[in-house]
Amino acid sequence: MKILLLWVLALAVRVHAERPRPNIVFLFSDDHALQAISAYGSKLTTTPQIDRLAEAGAVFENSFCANSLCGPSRACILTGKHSHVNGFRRNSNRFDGDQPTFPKMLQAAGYQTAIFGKWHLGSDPQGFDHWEVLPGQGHYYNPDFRQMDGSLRRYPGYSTDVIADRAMEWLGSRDPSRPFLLMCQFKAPHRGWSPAPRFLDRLEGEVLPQPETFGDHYEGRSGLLKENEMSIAKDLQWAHDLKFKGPNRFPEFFASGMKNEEYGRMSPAQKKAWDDYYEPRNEKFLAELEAGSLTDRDVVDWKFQRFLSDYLKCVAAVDENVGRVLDELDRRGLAENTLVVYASDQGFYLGEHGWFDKRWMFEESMRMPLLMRWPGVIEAGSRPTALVQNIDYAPTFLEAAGVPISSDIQGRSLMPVIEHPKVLPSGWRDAVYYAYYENDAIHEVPEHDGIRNDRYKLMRFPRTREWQLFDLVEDPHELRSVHDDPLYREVFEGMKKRYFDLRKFFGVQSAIIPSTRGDERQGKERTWKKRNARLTRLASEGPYDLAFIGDSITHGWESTGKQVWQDRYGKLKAINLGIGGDRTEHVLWRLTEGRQCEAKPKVAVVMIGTNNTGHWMQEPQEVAEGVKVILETLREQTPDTRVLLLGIFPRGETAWDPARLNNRAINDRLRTFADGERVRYLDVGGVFLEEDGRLSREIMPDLLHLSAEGYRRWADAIAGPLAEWGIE
Ligand code: SGN
Ligand code: CA
Repeated sequence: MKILLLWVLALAVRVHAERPRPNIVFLFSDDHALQAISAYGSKLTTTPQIDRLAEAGAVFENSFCANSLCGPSRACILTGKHSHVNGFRRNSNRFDGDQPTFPKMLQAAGYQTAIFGKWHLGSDPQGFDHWEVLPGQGHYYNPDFRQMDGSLRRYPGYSTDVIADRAMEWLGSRDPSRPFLLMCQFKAPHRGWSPAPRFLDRLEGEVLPQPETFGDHYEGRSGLLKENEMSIAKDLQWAHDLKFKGPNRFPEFFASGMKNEEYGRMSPAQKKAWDDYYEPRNEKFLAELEAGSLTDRDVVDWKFQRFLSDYLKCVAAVDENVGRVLDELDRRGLAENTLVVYASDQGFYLGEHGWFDKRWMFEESMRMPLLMRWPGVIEAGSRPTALVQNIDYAPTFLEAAGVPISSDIQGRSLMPVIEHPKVLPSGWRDAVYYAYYENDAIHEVPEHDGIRNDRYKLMRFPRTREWQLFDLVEDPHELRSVHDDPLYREVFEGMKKRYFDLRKFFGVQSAIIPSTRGDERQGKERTWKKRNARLTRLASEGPYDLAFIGDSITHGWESTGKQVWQDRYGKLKAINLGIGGDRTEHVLWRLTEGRQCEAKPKVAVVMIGTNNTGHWMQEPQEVAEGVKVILETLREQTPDTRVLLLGIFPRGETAWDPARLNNRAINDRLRTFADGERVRYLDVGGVFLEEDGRLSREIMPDLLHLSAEGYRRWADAIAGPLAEWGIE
């Protein structure tokens, strides 16, 4: 043991002697698209300071996020793990700060660690010797920073400048004998797009070019694209985005409801600079609009110019401050032994597909800028093409610092890519996995996931159970899904295989990932959302005697089964927590996010899973796990509830129906969840079957849902066990 230790130490010293542990300066912005970085060939602007990193280091040509949203991207970066593993899938989540992160590991290895700026993860930063972060999204003007003692401190000035100032000040105060990690995280150029006063009249007189796909009508792809609410034509806000003052004078042209949250925070001098710039331009435009001299198209074009010029002005300050930090490293003699990284939490649409914002797995938002400079290690001017992802940053930083990479980290160290940028490291990944979960939220982007390799992109939308396949060589703007084109049959099958394999590899198990269906529509109505809200309200009136938890078969107690329910359970305090179309993951969402555990029933009858079978014939093992997590959730949230777990009812005409067989295989596993006390398992499926095992249409008219007689048989079959638990 001692010898081993000495050997490890000797090795460490040798490595150390060869290459001292580098400092890491991680410059990070919010929503900075590649289309607005000249090192990535921007047609819109120049970013000379960020480009310094490109000249002296590497520009990653194929860099992607794993989930195109702020908090999720940050959580992927901190942990090196996909969203479903680190738990931060949606911006409304709270990051479990107790889990391992690379700042913690670097700190434990002797690094000094600090972070300034946007954090957006709900919980307090951990693993930092010093932190000062913006609460939530933070502000552009005179921003407040949450301090380590919990207090808020306001710094006068413009957020991008202030964040760089704070970071540079820390550089001066650190212990120079130890390596450091400095994370400098700008809020800009995030929405609100509020430029610094000194950049307001930059771009004056310039007409910014619209991207080729600005007028996209979303033909040739999933109908879900049309539901988006991130259109420059329709969704930009009068005050918040377009910087008009007073009430919306043209509601037919402009969305409203969100106020400009920056203006009220400004000092008189800031307000004056702001008004001097915007007011005359706004008045001129509105006067023309009033005079009827503008077409609809003119208005959209104007919005595009306003949006994009404000955005680029925000970028200008980011670029300038990147330069200030780089100069400071030079001045302090730190440039040589420091790995400097510039990235942004995701890409962004700058009018492509008619959009602003991100979220979709399409190129503009799935891509992340990534530039790295590390003199002597990274070849100047290199442009590696390997597929890299934000989950790779943590293992990269760890390896750079000589810290072991724990095996549960899902990303891969980029060191082999960095060291040999021209050749793909042998065994490098062929595809990246992507998953977006924040459906039923601002901008109306449906949940989806998929994989992308160097030519093709496969996406899946669980809501409509649709596939999309894009050939990025033939169709770089992703305007036509070729999933049903016979010419692509082989590619489609191959990509699906890789998709399923990668999901398994990363442990993506949809049956246990709580999932809302709140964005589903029937006509204009959001039926799931409405019912879910109603059930939450009813559940809060618990405790109940009896609850039924499930899908449409349970839901049907309110229609076909109504009379039987009345007769059998009418005198009890009973609640029906069934929603048609739900799978295990939706029930999980309702019990947790929807707080339907508050029903706290004496007895819960749980029957769920037939839609996991029906929608995509999910592996029995996976569906059973979904049910298991439901049982665990019930145990945690309402420990006194007894659960009558029912085998999933038979479906399909004969015993050989594949869906029936799948349910049977799920039931084999459900049976083992009984604990002889709190959870009892019962398979009542037999009561619905004919002698020969067939299902009759009298009992199940569509061979899935029950008739009134079916409900009567169901009630009879569970009456005994319920009575044993005092429910009768
Ligand atoms: C805010 C923005 C949205 C943006 C989300 C997520 N509206 O809600 O446009 O999509 O943040 O952005 S805002 O006008 O209030 O800023 S993220 O980058 O933080 O994920
Ligand atoms: Ca962002």
